[in-house]
Parts: sequence; structure tokens; C-alpha cells
Amino acid sequence: MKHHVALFALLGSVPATLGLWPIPRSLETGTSALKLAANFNIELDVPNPPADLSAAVSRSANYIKTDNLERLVVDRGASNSTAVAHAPQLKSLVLSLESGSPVRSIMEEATLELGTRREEYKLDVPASGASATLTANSTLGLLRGLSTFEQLWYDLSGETYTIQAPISVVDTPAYPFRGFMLDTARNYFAVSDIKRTLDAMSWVKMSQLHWHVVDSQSFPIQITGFMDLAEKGAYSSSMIYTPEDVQDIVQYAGERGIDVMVEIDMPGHTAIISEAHPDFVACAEASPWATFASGEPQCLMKPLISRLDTLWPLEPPAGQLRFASAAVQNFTVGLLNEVAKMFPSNIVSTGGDELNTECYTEDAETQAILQETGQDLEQALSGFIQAAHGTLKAQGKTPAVWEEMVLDHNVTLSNDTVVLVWISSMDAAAVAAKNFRIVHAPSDYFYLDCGAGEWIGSDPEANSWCDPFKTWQKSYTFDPLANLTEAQTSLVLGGEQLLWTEQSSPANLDPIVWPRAASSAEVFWTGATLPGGKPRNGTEALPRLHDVAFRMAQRGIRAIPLQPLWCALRPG
Ligand code: CP6
Repeated sequence: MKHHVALFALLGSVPATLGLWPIPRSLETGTSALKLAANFNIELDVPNPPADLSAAVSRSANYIKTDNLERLVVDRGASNSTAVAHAPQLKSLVLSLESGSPVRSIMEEATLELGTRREEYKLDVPASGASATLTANSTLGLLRGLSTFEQLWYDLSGETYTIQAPISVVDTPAYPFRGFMLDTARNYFAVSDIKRTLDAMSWVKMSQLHWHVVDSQSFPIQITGFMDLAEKGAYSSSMIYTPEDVQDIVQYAGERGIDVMVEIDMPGHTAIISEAHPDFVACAEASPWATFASGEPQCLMKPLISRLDTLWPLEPPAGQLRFASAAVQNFTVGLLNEVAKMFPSNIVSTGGDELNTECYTEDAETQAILQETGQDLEQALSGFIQAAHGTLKAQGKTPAVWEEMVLDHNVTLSNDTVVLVWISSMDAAAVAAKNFRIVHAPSDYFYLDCGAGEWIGSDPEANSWCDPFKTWQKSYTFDPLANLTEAQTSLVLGGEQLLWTEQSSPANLDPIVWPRAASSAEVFWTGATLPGGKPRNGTEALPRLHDVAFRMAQRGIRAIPLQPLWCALRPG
């Protein structure tokens, strides 16, 4: 008997043992037991396989051996034990590329332009014990299929088994950009922490790391020709990403099907540049933070999400690039030119969030330049962004910006610019109305650090940063097409969950991110609804996400529990 996943959703029930995440677009399962033979092997039927594909196969084989995920509630029963004991044995999974497909490394496939990456795959696991097959038209598709195959298996008395063979999957993502943003400027994360995060991302088929590498507080990345920025702006000489570290991260990500979009946020959020170039930065002196000394209690205020509340940054230090200055423009163009060379990705973000324009009204240098050139502030800003984006485009890159560049400023942007919508999920419609492509990063759904909320009284000390906490269930309800017209739906590239790290470090990285960030990974893999057009349903998702959390923990991620262990262990 075969069941279609849509049928289960209809019945308000789910396939008993499948903990697939994200759920495939098309999935058929049976009710036969099947177990892995002791000498189970993954065969690569690809001529001259790229090294990163062979490595992915080895990792998969290893995960399958070591996950040891027991589904006691469902499978502990005597009839299942007997069925597993007598089940046919699967000896191999054979991977192949469809004829005519290019044989490129996973990294090459993963760093292609958004919208041109091929991630589809077909997976068939017969009930008879005959070889399972995984086919795709790209090595990236094979990688995605491997991550599904890994999730089929459970452990019962030392046997690795499923009781839902035959299994047939035809899968492809709804959106190419399934991301996670990490801020490495408020607190530093070692290369090993970033790699561990990339591993977890790949297990749930995420495709994009958005690396917010620098901000006002620190400049931890070494850039050729601009070494003084990190030398003077990193927290310490050990809290630095060297060009070799960057190459290491980019390679590690690419091998796991993840593209790295770096962000050099500008012209706001740049106070730290004043350490190397005091002349390039305005308003450090004029701000309420000017007299702030480190160690004072109010180093961190609760942010309010309102454009009126961003007159000054809500955390010290203040300072923004004097973007009207020709020297600052030359510096920025040179810097971005080098940054673009360090990252194979087609997409680079120049940020542009939370710019305080009042700052420049009070800045004598900027006012003098505007007088001289006859420009107003918005014209100067537009010229600056165009110069910055010009150098990216000269290298064939696509620029990305935060939403304010489109909604709050008169900046001329090329129409292929990608816009990150963060202030509110409601803002996507306004960005779409201007016909820009969208990455959803809304603070009301996807901020893992919580961020904004209601003020309590007037005392900053009484206001916690983490209000309200966004549960995975909240993120899971996000609709990528909400408030968009039919014609605008093609503008959506996907979305990301974000970790701003004012109050995060390697100490809480895993627990604050996982398994919550898997929530949007399924939203952007499956699209507006689950396969079969059913609305997403947290109750249906919970046992599957529980399995994700379990496998993550088993593979070295300190993922947090979603429920008491009792809920998973209780005998049925
Ligand atoms: N830093 C930068 C931040 C935030 C943003 N940009 C932020 C704003 C509001 C909240 C949380 C984080 N800390 N560079 C906004 C994109 Cl609630």
C-alpha cells in the first residue's frame, strides 16, 4: 500500500517514522520494513567525480552509521521488531547524474547565480532490498538527495532500518535563497564555530550564509591592502579572519552546497573604521554615545523598530562614513573591489540599514562638500552607492542592500539589486511595488536574538533585549507570498533567519540557532504551503523537527530540545 504525504496531511496524521526535514515536494512511502546490510555502501556512478562529491558521500555514510536515532514510541512494538529482524537488506545506494549533465564540483554548482542553481533530485528506495538509486542533473542535486537519504533511517536493537519502504522522492526547492545570517562583529566566532554552523545548515538543505562580518563595534576581517582596518578594529589579534580563514570558510561552505554572501555594511554601522581612518567617519563626537566609556552599564539599549527611533544607534559606538567625500568613495570602492575577490559568490551585500541622516546635518565636513558640489545629501548618497555597486558589477557581482536603501532613500539602484526586508514582514509589498527582488529577513518572524518589543516604562535597564522570543512555530507560519500580487511572486528569492550577536557568542550559538533556524529552511524549501497545498501545521511538523534536533545533537550540535524527552520515549 502506498501513501502520499498530502493524504496524511488531509487525515491530520503523518507517516509514522519519517523525520524528513525539509519535507520533500513529492513523497510516496509504503509499509514494508527494510534494513541496511552490514556492508551497506554508497556507490558513486559518476565518471571522474569531483572531490567534494566523494567527500559528501563519505560523510553521509558516516552519519547513517552514527545517528542511532530510535523511534521507540512507534517502533518498539513486538511486531515491528519481528518485521525489522526479518526485513530485506539494502546493500547499496547508487548515485548517478542524468545523461548530459555537467560534472562540476558541488562548490561550483552552489556558487552559481541565484535562480540558476540546480538542486532537484530523485530518490528511490525499493522494498525488496534491490539497490536504491539517487539521480540528479547536478552534483548539488546529489548532495541534497544524500541529506534526504540520511534522514530515512532509524535504529532498533543495533539494526538501521525503516518500516516505510518502498520510498520514492522527487524533490526540488521552491526558493534558491534559504539562509542564515551571522553577525561576527558584536562578538567574535571562531572559524570552527562557523564551520559547525555550516554543517548544520547543510543537513536541512540551507543554501546561503549571509555573513555580516563587520559592524561599528569591530572589524575582524583582514582585507588585502586594507590590513589596518582589522589591525586597529578587531577586538584582538586573535579575533581575526585572515584571507586564509575566509578561503577556508568559503570552501567548506561550498562543499556543503552553501554560498557565502558577505556584507560590508555601509555607510552606517561603520564607527570602527575611524580607528584606522578618523577623517572618514562623521558623528562619533556629536552622538549621545560620544562620552561613553566601556564598562558603563547602558552599553546596550533595547532597539525599537521604528524609523524614528534610529536617530542614533541604540548601542555605542556611533559613527558613519562621510559618504559625500571623494576620499571616502575611493576608499570604499577599493575595499569592495578586494572583498569581492575573496568570495566566489555572485552576490555581495553593501548593507545600508539604519542610516542616521541627521548626523550629516551636524557634520561640518559633509556640509562643506555638499556646498561645493551643489548636491543634496540624498544625491551624494546615491552617488556613493552607485560607485560601490559599480565596482561589484565590474566583477560580475550582484549587489544586495537592506530595505532602507529602497524605501527611505532616493538612491538609484540597478533593477537586479537584491533587497533584504528586515524591519517588518509588511515591508515586502512596498519593495515589490518598486520591482526589486526580495530576500525575506523580517524581525517579526526570523530574528533569533528577539530584538524589538514593547518598552517597559522609561528605564533602559528595565528593558530586556529578548522580547518577544520567536519560537520555531512562529517562524514556521511565515508566508513568503503574503501581501504580494500574483505578478510579484517571481520577485521572491527566499529568506533567512538572523542572529545579531550583541548577546551571543560561541557559548550560546548552537542553542540559540538550532533547531529553530531549520524552521525557515522548510518554509523556503516547500514554498507558501506544504506539498498538496495544505497549510503548514506545527503539530504535524513537531515530530519531524524533533528528529532533526536529535540528529543534530548526535552530530555534535548543541541543539535544544523542543519538548520533554517523555513525549518521544513514551511507549505507544
Ligand atoms: N545591527 C545591524 C543590528 C540590527 C540591524 N542592523 C538590529 C536592529 C533591530 C533589532 C535587532 C537588530 N543590531 N547592523 C538591523 C538590520 Cl530589533
